[in-house]
Formats: sequence, C-alpha cells, structure tokens
Amino acid sequence: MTVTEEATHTLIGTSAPRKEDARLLTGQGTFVDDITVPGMVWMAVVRSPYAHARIRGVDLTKARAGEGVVAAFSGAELADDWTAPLPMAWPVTEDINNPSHYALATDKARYAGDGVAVVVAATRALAQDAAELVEVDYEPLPAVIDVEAALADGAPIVHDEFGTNRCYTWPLAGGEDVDALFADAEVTVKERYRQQRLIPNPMEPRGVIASPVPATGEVTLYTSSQIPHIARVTLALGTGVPESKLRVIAPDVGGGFGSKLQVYPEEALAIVLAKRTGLPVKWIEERTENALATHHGRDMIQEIALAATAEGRITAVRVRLTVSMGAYLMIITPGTPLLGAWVYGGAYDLKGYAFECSGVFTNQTPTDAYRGAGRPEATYAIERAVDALARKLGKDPVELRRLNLISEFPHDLASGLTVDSGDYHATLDRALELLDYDGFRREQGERRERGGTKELGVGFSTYLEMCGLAPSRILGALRYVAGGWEAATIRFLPTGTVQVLTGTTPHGQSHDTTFAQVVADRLGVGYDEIEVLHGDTSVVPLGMDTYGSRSLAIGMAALCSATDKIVAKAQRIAAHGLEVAEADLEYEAGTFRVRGTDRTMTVKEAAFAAWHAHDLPDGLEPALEETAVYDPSVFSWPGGTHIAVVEVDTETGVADLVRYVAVDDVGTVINPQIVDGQVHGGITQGVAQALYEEAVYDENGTLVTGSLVDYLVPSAAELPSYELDRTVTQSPNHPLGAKGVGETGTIASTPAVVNAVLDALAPYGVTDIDMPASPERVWRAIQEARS
Ligand code: MCN
Repeated sequence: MTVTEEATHTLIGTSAPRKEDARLLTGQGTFVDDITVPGMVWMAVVRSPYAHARIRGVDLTKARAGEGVVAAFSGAELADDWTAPLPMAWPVTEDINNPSHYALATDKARYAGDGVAVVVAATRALAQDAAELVEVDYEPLPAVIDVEAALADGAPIVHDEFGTNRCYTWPLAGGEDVDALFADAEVTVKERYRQQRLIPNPMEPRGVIASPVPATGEVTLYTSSQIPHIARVTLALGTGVPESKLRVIAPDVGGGFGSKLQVYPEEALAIVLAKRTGLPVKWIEERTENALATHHGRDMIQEIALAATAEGRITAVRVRLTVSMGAYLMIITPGTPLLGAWVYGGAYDLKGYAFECSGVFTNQTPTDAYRGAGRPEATYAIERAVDALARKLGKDPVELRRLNLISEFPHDLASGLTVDSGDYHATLDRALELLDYDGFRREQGERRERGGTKELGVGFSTYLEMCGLAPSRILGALRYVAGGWEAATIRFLPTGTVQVLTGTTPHGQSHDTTFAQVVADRLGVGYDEIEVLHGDTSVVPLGMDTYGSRSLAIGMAALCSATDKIVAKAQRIAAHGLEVAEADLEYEAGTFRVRGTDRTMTVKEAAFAAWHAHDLPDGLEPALEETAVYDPSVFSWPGGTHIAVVEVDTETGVADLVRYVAVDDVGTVINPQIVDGQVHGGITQGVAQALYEEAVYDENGTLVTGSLVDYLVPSAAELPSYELDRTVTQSPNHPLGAKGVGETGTIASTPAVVNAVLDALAPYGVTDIDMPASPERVWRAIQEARS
C-alpha cells in the first residue's frame, strides 16, 4: 500500500496561513537577544582597525581595571583553550593553502575587523567601554585588497607561511574538447565581468549566549544560526566541550541569507569564556560589526568565452574565475564559488565546457556563502555573455536564447551533471506573454525616435539553478567533509496531536507551515494539530541544517519517508484491531478502511493503541514514532525566465526598475504564497546587487561602506510590484515532484537587470557596465560613449 497523493492532497498547493505569523507578528518570537540567563555577562570583541598589521603586544591592564569587568584576554592568552582551529569544511584541492584560523589573531591582524582581544563585563555597554581600554601595539603592514594585485609579484602576503596569496586552483571540464570547439567556432565572444563584494544584512544581526553548567561541563549555546547541528560538531571539536555536552539552539532567527551558514569566532569565544568564567556569556553583534566581521559574498573577476556557429548555436563555454577568499578560509569559503561550477553553461545545450577557479587571499573580511552561493555569479556571467553574443551576431536576445535552450530531459550537462526535468521554452513563452514583448519593443522604439532623456531597456535571464545541496556521495567526491542527507521524525502524542522534528533550520522560510501542510495531507491530521520542531540539537539530534535550498528538496523528502513509515506501522495496528489482513485495508486521508465496508480505524486511533499498547500485534514495538534519513541521489533543478524592464535617465544616470516579470518552475508548489515570498525576497537581493549594493574598501583596506548609511540596501520604495507566474514540471526524483525555491530569485535576477540597463543604453553604444549600475557609473558610461 502506498499513500496516494491525488486522493489525499487538500493542503499541499494552498496558501495555508503561516503558522509562524501569530508569534512573529505580535512580538512573541524568541530571538537570541530576547533571551536572558540568570547571572549572564556580556562579551565585547576588540577588533583591528588595520587591514594588515603585526600585533606587537596587547596590554589589558586598563581594561581589566574597567568598571564591571569580569575578564579580558588577548589572542595569545586563549591560544591553549582551542582544541582545533575554527572549521574549514571544504578543502577543495589536495594542495590547498589552508591557514589555521583561531577566534582571535595572535601574530597578525589580517583584515579590518579581525578580533585581537576580548573583554567580558557585567553589561553590554561596560564590555564595550572596557574593550576601548585595551591597548594593542600594531605595526601596520601594506595591505592587499584586489585579487589580481594579490597574485602579482611583490604583493603583500596575507599568510606568510605560504609565500603566495594563491589559495588553490580548481579545474572542471566536460563534453567535447573545448579548445577544438573554439578553434572551429565561426563566432566567439570573450567577456570580463566583476562581481562586486556584498555584505549580507539580515534584519537580526548575529548573537550568541553560551550558558555553562560548571558542575557537569555542559554548555548550551543559543546562536542566531542557520546551522546549529553543524555548529555543534565543529564547536565541540574546536573548544573541547564533548559533543554530547554541547547543546546548540537556534531559536527564532531573523534572516541569514547564507551569512549564518557559518561557525564564527564569537560562537567559539563565548563557549571558551563561559568555561573560563563559569558564567553565561552573551554577545549581540552591532550593525557595524555585521559589516566588518560577518562573512561577505561574491567578489570575483570572471572571464567567460563562448564559441558559437554563425547562426548563434553555442557550442562551448570556457570560464576562468579569480575569487577573493578574504583573509581566512571560513566554513565553505573555498567551495562557495565552485557551487556555480556546473551551471556557467546556463540552460543551454552545449557540446563542451571548461572551468577553472582560483581562490586568492586578500586583507579583507572572509567571503563565504551568500544567497545563491556561486550560482548567481554563474548565471550573471552566462546571461550577460549570451547578450554579448546576440549583439555581435545582430540577433534578438530572445531568439538567441530560444535557439540554445535545452529542450529534452533528462539532459546531461557538458559540465557533467544531469538535469532531471524542466521546460525552459514554456517559462520563456509565458514570461514574454506577461511582458508583451512586441508591445514593449514598439514602445521602446517610439521613445528612441522621440529622442527624450528617458530610455527604456529590457533584459532577460533564462536561468538554470542547481540546488538541494546535496547528494553525500557527490559531496565526498568534491572533498567536502560532511554529508548532505537530512532527517525527519514524526511523533504521535497519545491524544493524537503530532510533533514533527526536522533537521532543517528555518530562518525566514516558513518550514513550520509547509512541513505541517505535507504531514496534514499525508496523515490526515489537522493542520493545527501539528507542531514542527527544529533548531535545537537536544530536541532534534539529527540534522544538516538549512542552506542551498535543501529543506524542501531533502528535508521534506525525509519527512515524506517518515510519513510512509508511520502509515505502514499504523496499518499493522489497524489490521490487527479490525481483525483483517493488512492487504484488506485501503488508506485515505488518515483513515484505514476495510475494503467494501464501513469498518475503519484512523491513524490517530492507531496512535492511541500504540501508546497504551494493550493489544498490539506480536512483536510490534509500542509508540507511533518514526524517523527517516534521506540522502538524495541527485540535485534539484529549478529553472525559469526573469525579465527586467528599466527606465534610464540619461541626464542623471538613474536606472529605475519599472517592471519585473518572473516565471519560475519549481515543480510542485507546497504553499504558493510562501513560494511567492521567497521569489520576491530573492529577486530583491539580486536587484540590489545589480543596482545598489557594494562593499567598498580604500587602498589601505579600510571598509568605507561600514554602515547602512554608506551601504545602500534598497527598500520597497525603489522597487516595482513584481509580476510572478509559474509553470510546473515535476521532479521525478522528489516524492512530491517539487524543487527548491529559496534562491531562485537571487540567482536569476541580477543579469536580467544589468542586461536591461545595457539594452537601454544600446543607442549610445554602451556594451558594458560594472555593478552596481549606480547613477554615477551609468552617467559616466554614457559620457564615455559620447566622447
Ligand atoms: N517551498 C514550497 N514549494 C516549493 C519549494 C519550496 O512551498 N516547490 C517552500 C518550502 O517548503 C520552504 C520554502 O518554500 O518553506 C523554502 O524552501 P527551499 O527552497 O527548500 O529553501 P530552504 O528552506 O532550504 O531555505 C534556504 C534558502 C537559502 S539557501 C537562503 S540563503 C535563504 C532562503 O532560502 N535565506 C533566506 N530564503 C530566505 N528567506 C528569508 N526570509 N530569510 C533568509 O535569510
């Protein structure tokens, strides 16, 4: 017997009201900063103002005498407290240069914001005051902040022991011989793009409390994290607290966008200081610390070349990346750009593919995963290069895309992976229909003829995304140290309400809602009778957490397996209770029925029978609780078409996003409103990269955009109402036919917007612009083209 999807679906596919809203919208959420532990003290980190400086000495005398100060330590004084460096879980090559990275620097500060000492005091303000009394004797050194300069002879070296700033070089090639395809090509284009550095800005900054039980050596760590399970393993290794005694709790988490997919110095410090002082130690990040000391995203130079026929059939793609790692390798710093390695060919049917990525140390905040992690960068490069090819061939960018889109599935990418399903022509057709492409081009032409100062432009992105990270076997082959499986437990309580335990850890993705929708449908239990638990390693011991849009693709698949197990066990109980063979039962929406009769037993009744256990089939264990662990065999492959329309003021350079059409295919949709919300947020982050955000450093390595006054995060006022639609191509590899959605908007949108800006500027002959396409950059591009 299997659960029949068609018969039982009532909540899947509906916008069930978010379970999270009642708490979060009425101020009844619990974020780390809402938590107070008796006897709690506060931590402040002393950070280097220099991007690169030798630490000649740290004098803590005045700080230790400060009001309310409990303790103060330099990096050297804590050196023996660490049992391992901070984690770096992805040594992408055997010969990678992997510096030992501890929570506080001891020899050199390697970026502005690098921690060099720590103070613990009675209150947050007293800790911050005392931190200012710490006297650090720095010898400033020349800093390097440009990846290409960092590789030049004579560049300042970030980690002296390596004698070079090169961290690694990682190649990938597939399909036919790429050199031969380029040699035979009738047309080629070669482009160079810069992915500016971005600063993640979740509404809730980071925060930790490490609460010890000195008598037993136990520590509870509350942390605003996307990865409590991974944090527990790695922090146990690094601080010497046995894993069994370390409980990590991610309570409500107010956004992460990849920046909380990290194990940070402050988490390790709080644990070690809690051990040292025997007191609960709390730290809440300042917004300026978020800019300096939370990992950054992107930051690379991309060189991409396309080989094509005269007609415009793309035969090969060659890519070379030079990526800033920043000063240290954090948890997946080296691997982050490689997450895009398979999709620089986009949704196009290629014959050959060659990719090479070099990681480079610079005196900057470390980079790591930022929403999309590697895949927005890939999509940007290929989508802009396709437009460049269209320009060179004098073809319409839509027609060139049509000619090249993959149209048969499963499709083996030249890069080596197999896309299970999709219909890229369908998403493109629907998006063009929503846009009214012909109408748009007419209006654009009329404007151009009238010769005003407001030019219209349209940009396309027919993207392919790889998410659902990831099959453990592939992760192992790629030298990532952990697996990619996920776990789920379903527990019936005696009264028939249900606890769902998931190893995923939401931080804005509404798992309480969508996971409950699926369980309600599959077990016939009321939506309100289901409680979804996550983010506490003592409540949910097994998990691999949330990133890479994996929660639905993997966590939900584990959940479906757990429901199947529950139904199978309940069926044995029902057959026993109804005194029939299991095969005589049919199951629908939580009820077993003896075929052709009105004799029934519900899953809830079976759960109660399993609890009192007075009359269970021989050998059946009491209690109705099942756990499933699911390891995917493939990635999840969403895709679609995004179209941006901009209006560029040629006198001021302001590019206004006036329309945005997105048609995504994420397979079966569990909750349309939540999926729309994910797409909305994702698009906004991608638009932000295209038009607004950039981490700017001066030549000394000082972060110039260190506050939200200088770092321009767009608000609703800058953005139009997005026009969204979907097509549905079910994934044959997911029990619900669904694909991930958490990053699609970010992955797709950036090139659509920049292509639109360039389309608007086409009459001026402008063919390239760096991001963000700020008014100044746009204005200069026009002036340069005019002269
Ligand atoms: N969903 C659905 N139907 C689908 C696909 C997804 O109803 N076909 C639902 C899922 O059940 C889940 C949500 O949409 O409730 C997102 O699912 P999924 O695509 O699996 O993504 P994850 O839950 O794994 O979230 C991770 C992803 C990433 S990697 C980043 S970064 C990110 C993001 O999601 N950061 C976010 N979305 C964010 N949203 C908010 N508000 N804040 C962040 O920091």
